[in-house]
Amino acid sequence: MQGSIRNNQHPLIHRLADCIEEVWHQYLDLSPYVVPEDLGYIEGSLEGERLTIENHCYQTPQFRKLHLELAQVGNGLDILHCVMFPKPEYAIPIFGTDLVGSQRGGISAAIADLSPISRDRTLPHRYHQGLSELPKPHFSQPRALPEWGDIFSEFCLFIRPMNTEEEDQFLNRVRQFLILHCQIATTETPLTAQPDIKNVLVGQQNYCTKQQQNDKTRRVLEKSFGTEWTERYMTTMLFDYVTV
Ligand code: BLA
Repeated sequence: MQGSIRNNQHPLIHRLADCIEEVWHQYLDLSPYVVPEDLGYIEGSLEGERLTIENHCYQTPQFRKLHLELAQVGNGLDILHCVMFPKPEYAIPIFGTDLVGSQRGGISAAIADLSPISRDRTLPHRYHQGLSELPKPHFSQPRALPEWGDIFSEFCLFIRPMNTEEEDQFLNRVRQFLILHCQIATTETPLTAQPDIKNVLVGQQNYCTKQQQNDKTRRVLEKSFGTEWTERYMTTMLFDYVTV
């Protein structure tokens, strides 16, 4: 089953999934992350909507969990979800990306960010510098963030790509985010002071509780798996956090 959903998904989702794994393998020291047994490959259908989910997870010396999820609803909706959760000793942002769309209608939402976790909501200097130096892409259809989206940085990309050129631009920019992130993370000195580590956990917890408020994600999952399962999945698999 490994890697099978993407072959049947929108080409941008397939390409981004390959890109994420390629950068992870090239820049990080990956080891397996054990996914709860019933959550690796999941199929559900309540209201006749068949939802298939495939999870790929790793950990590294700097990251508690790298999570790449591919999902397909019926034959209509394709989803890529990816979050890199740093270990609490690393005061670095959370990388996240979400692609939602269909083969026929195209990608309606393409989101990527390196989200700050500090109390003042600013990125560490090296990130700010590196991101500022990247070429600025132009997209014809920017989208507005929802209310809970105050977790995202000034560099957050949220667009509807209108053609293959914009899809390529999105993919390239996410690749640049990922490479920059891996390069900085692997040369970062871990924190040792408990109050500093606690602050990281508070920031990560805020990120996760905000993401859990995404009703659009919740609704898709609830249709196929029900409210209870969805609550468990969103809090233990998609946006779990280590409590302070
Ligand atoms: C939007 N997420 C969406 C949408 C759907 C999903 C259907 C609406 C698409 C649109 O408006 O065009 C669904 N996303 C899912 C599902 C999963 C998923 C079912 O990941 C998992 C199985 N979401 C994330 C991450 C980010 C994120 C990591 O998982 C950002 C880093 C953001 N998704 C995000 C945002 C929206 C969205 C900001 C728009 C929400 C809105 O407009 O209200």
